[in-house]
Amino acid sequence: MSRVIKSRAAVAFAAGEPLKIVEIDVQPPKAGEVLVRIHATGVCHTDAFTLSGDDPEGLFPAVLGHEGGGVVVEVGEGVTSLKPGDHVIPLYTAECRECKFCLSGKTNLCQAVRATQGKGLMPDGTSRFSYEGQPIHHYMGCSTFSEYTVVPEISLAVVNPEAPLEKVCLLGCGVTTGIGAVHNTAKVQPGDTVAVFGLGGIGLAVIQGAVQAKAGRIIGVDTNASKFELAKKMGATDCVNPKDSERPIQDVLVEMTDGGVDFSFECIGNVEVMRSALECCHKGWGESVIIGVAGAGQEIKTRPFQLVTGRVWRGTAFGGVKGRTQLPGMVEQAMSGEIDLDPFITHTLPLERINEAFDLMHEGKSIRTVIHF
Ligand code: NAD
Ligand code: AHE
Ligand code: ZN
Repeated sequence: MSRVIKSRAAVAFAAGEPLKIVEIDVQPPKAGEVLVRIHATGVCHTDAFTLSGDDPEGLFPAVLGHEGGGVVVEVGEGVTSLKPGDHVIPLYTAECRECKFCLSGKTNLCQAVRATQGKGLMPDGTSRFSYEGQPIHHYMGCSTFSEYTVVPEISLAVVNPEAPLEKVCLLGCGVTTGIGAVHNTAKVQPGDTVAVFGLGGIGLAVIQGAVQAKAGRIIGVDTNASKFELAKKMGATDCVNPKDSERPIQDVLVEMTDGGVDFSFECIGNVEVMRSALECCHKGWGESVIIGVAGAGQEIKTRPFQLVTGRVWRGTAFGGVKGRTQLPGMVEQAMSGEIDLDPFITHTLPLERINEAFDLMHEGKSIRTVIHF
């Protein structure tokens, strides 16, 4: 093909404004790049976070979206690991298998394209998107809110073509992040007590991972009690609303668990809650995993004594999962039922109505809205 194509896209023209559905121009893939037709995409809270203007890396105008599933249309020069027709999930955490990070065996945070990705550009420092002649930024190396997107080869996981893209797109972020945080970051063991702060897409995925890990007790915490029914259905043994007690939530949890939890997960992006999540951990060994993303200028704090006395603070991106290597297997798990994606999909909408997905999220009514093109 190798020509500029038109693509329907939801463009974030400015912070705090609804997305606009327009027809953008998409340049063909350059060397090491791939043109993908997106079939479906989830809407993650991180998209809303960036759109709000709180993201220090937020750039406008941009095509947001990072939880997609699609099919390869065309590959650029030198691309060898995939071909037109392959089913793919774009990765905001690339996997080059060559950088210091990939070779370390210690992290999934490949840095091969991270610098340009953070500037909303392809690895050669330019954009493939434009609207009325003006460049539009890429987002998290994925930009799945466009019918057609261009992604580096190392930022694509090739998955089973039998897998339903309108479901496995959720493995592009939310579900993988939560499940991966349990197994790769925390390494929850059978019988462990777990607290999950925030029962949205990420928190529910943590619950699903904790059930897989055979955690003994899984305590869900949310200020929106309407989230409790699904959380319990998915495996939460208890649900607590911090608004129901005058006491700090960490004190409530420490009392409920004979001294604190083995692992806690912050799945909100609230620095005050991050403190509670650390301080509800058991003295001597409890570990708290930060998953939520906090806005520019925000910082976490606690008394150092909390760490001196054995609690551990960790963080995780994409659940520690190496996308090209591990996502294909997670897609197989979703196909065999080992990972259940259905409970996460509370709404589906066409691209034209994508702003409703953001409204549903802000109103606390959805877990994931899947957008179809
Ligand atoms: P969501 O909006 O679906 O869920 C957030 C939940 O937190 C909601 O149920 C809400 O009611 C609850 N909540 C809000 N304030 C609360 C409070 N003070 N106490 C208790 N509960 C509270 O969001 P999501 O898509 O599940 O994402 C959650 C967070 O994870 C976001 O910050 C997102 O940016 C981040 N995230 C991080 C990664 C990563 O790799 N680290 C990946 C995906 C998402
Ligand atoms: N750009 C923000 C941070 C945003 C952030 O932390 N992103 C997570 C993924 S959230 C997915 O929904 C992440 O993977 N971070 C690691 C990375 O390399 O971006 C900021 O604070 O500048
Ligand atoms: Zn996300």
